[in-house]
This record gives sequence, structure tokens and C-alpha cells, in this order.
Amino acid sequence: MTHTLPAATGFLAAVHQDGSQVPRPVFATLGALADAREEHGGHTLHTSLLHSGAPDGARARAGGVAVVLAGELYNRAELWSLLPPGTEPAGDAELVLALFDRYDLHAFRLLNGRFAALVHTGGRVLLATDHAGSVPLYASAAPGRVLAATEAKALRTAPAGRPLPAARPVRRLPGVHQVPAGTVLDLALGSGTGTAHRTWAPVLSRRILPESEAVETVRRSLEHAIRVRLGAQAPLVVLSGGIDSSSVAALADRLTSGRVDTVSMGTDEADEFPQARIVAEHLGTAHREITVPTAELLRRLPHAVWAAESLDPDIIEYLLPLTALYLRLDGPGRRILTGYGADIPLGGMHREDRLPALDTALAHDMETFDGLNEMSPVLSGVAGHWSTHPYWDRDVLDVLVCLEAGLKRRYGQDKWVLRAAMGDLLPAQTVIRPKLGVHEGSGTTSSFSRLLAAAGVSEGRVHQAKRLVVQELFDLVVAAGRHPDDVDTERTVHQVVDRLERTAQPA
Ligand code: AMP
Ligand code: PCX
Ligand code: MG
Repeated sequence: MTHTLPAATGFLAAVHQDGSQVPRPVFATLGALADAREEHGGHTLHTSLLHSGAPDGARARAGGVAVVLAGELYNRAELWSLLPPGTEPAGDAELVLALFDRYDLHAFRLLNGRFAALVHTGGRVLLATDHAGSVPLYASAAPGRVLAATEAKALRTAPAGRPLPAARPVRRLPGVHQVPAGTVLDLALGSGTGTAHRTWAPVLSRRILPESEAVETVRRSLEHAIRVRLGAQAPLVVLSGGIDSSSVAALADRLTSGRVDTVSMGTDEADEFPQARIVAEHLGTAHREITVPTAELLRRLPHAVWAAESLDPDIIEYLLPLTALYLRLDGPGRRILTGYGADIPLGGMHREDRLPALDTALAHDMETFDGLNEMSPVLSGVAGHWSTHPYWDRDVLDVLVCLEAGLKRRYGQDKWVLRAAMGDLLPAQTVIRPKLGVHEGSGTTSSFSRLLAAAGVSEGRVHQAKRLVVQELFDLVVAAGRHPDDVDTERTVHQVVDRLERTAQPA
């Protein structure tokens, strides 16, 4: 059984050949910090762990190998079966350590989880992400040192590093790179460079299955992904009333002995409260509705960029209402289940009948998700919570991506296979209803557009202006290290619009 929160939700780690300074750990994620400094083999490993009371489960060392892990694993039982009987590791870091001893870096090909990890052994430092890169991991390396952190802002004051193999540079943070999804970077401490190994890639082929088998496989894999994501306490499901989150709530409800909590957010402009209420009443969950005034929603724009460290304006629009919701959830840290991500492998954003277009969109989305940070735990971490995404469980994702498109779009319905898999647990109207995206259902896209229009942006340039606003906010709250409470959305919008106008004017 998983505790409410993982042992660590983030880290800053530094491996040095000499005793150089380590940047002060600065995170958006809320949590206590546990520092540790260990010397071995002439190297120093310094770690600052963001934890929730039991940091020991996130650190392990034996035989000259040290592991630091933020997040959690979901296929523990399978992984344990690979180890000698009777050796049940105390935590996920210890489990990875034991697997590393047996498989070296190939251990990471075995893991299904939501994590970022660092392994230090001899002159090697390995940096690893889960298949989806769902816990972002950043690094700065130079001869004799490797720094790594789960938030880019934690490396803001690091001395400039060298380019890393396959890793993307981070805007305005010289020498800071993001480790790609499903990757192990195997770095030599002496040179600060090394090799990238992919440990996961989305399937490119499509499988043909009879309807009933596809439906059963989807149901079984999703149910399993939810079972392994449940903690000691009843979970909280962020519920829109659409098929994705309603399915998560229904399965969590079946697998939990106590009552599941659900929460829906809306704004003073738009909500999907009636749709969510139908599901909550059907399941008998302890349900809450939270209305966030639009002014507050827009004030949270700097917080969404601060948490996600993403430059994509569309992604920030999806994440903004969720960030605003998480910031309204006070009290002790909760384990939050979401339906986020279902629309990517199921082509849920695709609302018409042509199958080639559906698979084109899907292939594109599976090729471009990396680095968007849309599933970053920091989004709920800013309020001290831990979110997890069953549809992006490694095994669920593998099942969903490869289903032939005709199982996703069928009988005029989007996400047909999921709807068919959940028919017995949800109200009929929930099962058949097409739904708006969270950015539409909460009025986020329209209120952000209106803010720009009020600042003088013409309709044709709204999207470009949104991109620039998000970029400016990134520069302020990530690159310059400003706290989002001190950044005014409206003032930033005006500055960006002034700049846009100056560049648009003929010389
Ligand atoms: P979407 O695919 O647009 O429905 O949004 C992704 C996920 O965010 C959903 O599966 C829900 O878990 C969550 N979500 C979306 N809208 C809301 C809402 N209004 N209130 C609470 N959670 C939501
Ligand atoms: N979503 C999607 C994510 C869509 C965008 N991400 C991408 N293409 N990488 C989902 O939940 O699957 C909505 C609102 O729909 C967010
Ligand atoms: Mg959805």
C-alpha cells in the first residue's frame, strides 16, 4: 500500500569531484527539505529532498551505489519478483538500487512509475525519467560535477554547464538541460558528458482486436492502474463529469473501502457542475464544487507557468484551471487522481469521423508531448498535494496508443472503447456525452483571450500574444526566480502588448 504522498516529491542533487558549492534549493513544490551530504570514492553527493515526513524511502545506498528518487513506482510486485525471495526493499529507492545491481541502467526499462531518479556509482552519474517524463528532470553538468533537479528553477544559480546528449536546453538558463522522457543519461563525472539511452518509446504500430477483447483489455488495464495508484487514505478525484475523469472516479470508488472524494471546479463564467454532479450522485462520492472567480483564475497564470515550467500557451490554458483548483484545496496533502491525458492516446480532441485524421493527430501528439510538462507533479505540489494520471500509466498507455483508430472512433462516438469499457459503472448519459476540454468548460480560453483583447490585441494575433505572455511569465518566475505572487498577470500582458505593437510598427 502506498502512503498518501511518495517519500519524496522532488530533489536537488549534486555530485562533485571537489567540494564545490551547491545551489540553494528553491522549489515551487511545497514540502519539508531534508539535506544530506555523503562522501565516497573521492566524490561528494549532496541531496536536498522535498519530502512529506519519511525521506529515507527516497534515498538508498549500498556497495558504492547511491540512488535518489522522487515519485513512486507502480509495478512493485512485478519488480520484487525479480529479486531473490525474502528481499522486499523498504522503499522505491532501495528497489531501484537492487535492480540496478542486477541490470545496471537497463533497470530503468523495467519500471512503470511516476519518478525522476539519480544514480551515483564510481565515476558515473545516471539521470533517469519515467516513460512519460511525467516528473520533469533538469541537469547542469561540467567536467567534475553534475547537478540535477526536478524543477529547472532550482538550477537557476548553477554555474553554466556543457551541452548534454539528447537533452533540450532550457530557455534563459544557460547550460541547464531537460532530460527527455523515457531516458537514462549515463554521464561520466570526469568529463560531464555521456550517452543517452531511451528506455521507452510510444508504439508506432496499431493492433487489430475484436471489440469485446479491446473493451476488456482497456477496462482491466485501467482498473489495475488505478488500484496501484491508491494510497492508504481514500483518494480525491478531480472530476469534470466527462468520460475520462468519471471512469477514474468510478473505478477508484469500486476499489476503495471508504468513500472517495471528488471535486469539480468552475468559474463565475462557466462550469460543468451539473454533469459532474450526476456522476458524483450516481457513485455516492463526497463531492465538492469550487467556484474560482475569473479574476482569481487569471491571477494564477504566473503560478501555472511557475509550476509547469512550460512555454506552450495551449498547455498552460489546460493547466491553469487545474492549478487554480489545486491552490484552493487546503488541508493536508492529498493523493489526487485525474483523467488528464486520456484524450491523447484515444484521440479525444478529434471530434469527427475520419480515421486517418484521428491517427495523424494521435501520432503527432505522442511524438510531441515530451517537454510540455503537462503532467508535472508540481502543479498540485504547489499546494502540497500529489497528483497521478492513470491513463498515462505505462501499460495503459501502451494498450491505448496501439488500438486501431476504428476502436477509438466508432458508431459516431469519440473514445468509443473507453465508453464501452465503462458502461456498467456510470450513468448512461455520462457514457455517451461528448465533453468540452477543461480550458473550454471553465471559460479559461475565452477569459484569457478577453484579457488580451482589452489590452488592444487584434483577434488574429491573440494566440501569438498568449505565447509571448507565457514566455514573459516563464522568464520572470523560472529564469529570473521571481515568486508568482509578486507577478501581476495584467501588467505582464500590457508589457507584452506594448512590445508587440512596437515591433509591429513600420520602421
Ligand atoms: P479534460 O480532458 O479537458 O476533461 O481535462 C483533463 C482532466 O482534468 C479531467 O479528466 C479531469 O480529471 C480534470 N478536470 C477537467 N475539468 C475539470 C473540472 N471542471 N473540475 C475538476 N477537474 C477537472
Ligand atoms: N486535455 C488533454 C491533453 C491535451 C494536450 N496535450 C497534448 N497534446 N500533449 C487530455 O487530458 O488528454 C484536454 C484538456 O482535453 C487537456
Ligand atoms: Mg479528458
